[in-house]
Amino acid sequence: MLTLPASDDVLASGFTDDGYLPLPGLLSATLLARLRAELQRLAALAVRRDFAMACMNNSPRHLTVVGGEAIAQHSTLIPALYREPALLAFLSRVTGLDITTVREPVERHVLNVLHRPGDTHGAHTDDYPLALVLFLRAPAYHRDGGLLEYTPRASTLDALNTCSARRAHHRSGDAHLLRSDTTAHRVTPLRRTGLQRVVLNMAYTTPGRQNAVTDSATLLYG
Ligand SMILES: O=C(O)CCC(=O)C(=O)O
Ligand SMILES: [Fe+2]
Repeated sequence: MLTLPASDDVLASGFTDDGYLPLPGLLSATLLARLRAELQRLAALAVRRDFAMACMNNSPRHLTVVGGEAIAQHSTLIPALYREPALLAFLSRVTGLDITTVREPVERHVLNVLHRPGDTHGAHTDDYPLALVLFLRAPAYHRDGGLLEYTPRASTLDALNTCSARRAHHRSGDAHLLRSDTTAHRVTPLRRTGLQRVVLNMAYTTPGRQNAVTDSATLLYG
């Protein structure tokens, strides 16, 4: 279901320096279709969020979400994918860390849906060290927004407003891996009507780090 790249390619990719690894075409057509069907089913549980995240420099949240607890209760596909042994082994190889699943359910696996003009997931870092972000839908063109903007090893979120920030465009079926606790990141606003950017974000951690460090996930997904 997942087209995991060969270890050698990945180790040469510089993930530990860049904090970002593009994984184009990670999802097979079959898995993409199954995840989209799951999204349709879970849509009834989605909630709209429009607020400024106080603990993240008041950065904006304008998106619709399905939180981890709802997914754990109503999906078997996503929790099974999240725990896939080959995926965990791959993540450990890429990062050189002993990667394990996140115990608390709220931000373990979440769906983020940007679907209105101006929708954005503003600047933040995540509580856990690793985010694997799978694209169920994405704007086809760079100019339509929904880009991942990120700055590796940022000491503040303001680093995103400097020339050190990088931008990445992804397509449906792609994924990216982010060192999400130390990489400041955000998703740029959708630029027009009729666009959708839908991701499944799966968070991973190391055995000694099982506690969320901020209340940001509870505010967004709780
Ligand atoms: O949508 C993305 O590319 C990043 C998602 C993200 O940062 C998050 O869910 O915490
Ligand atoms: Fe994030």
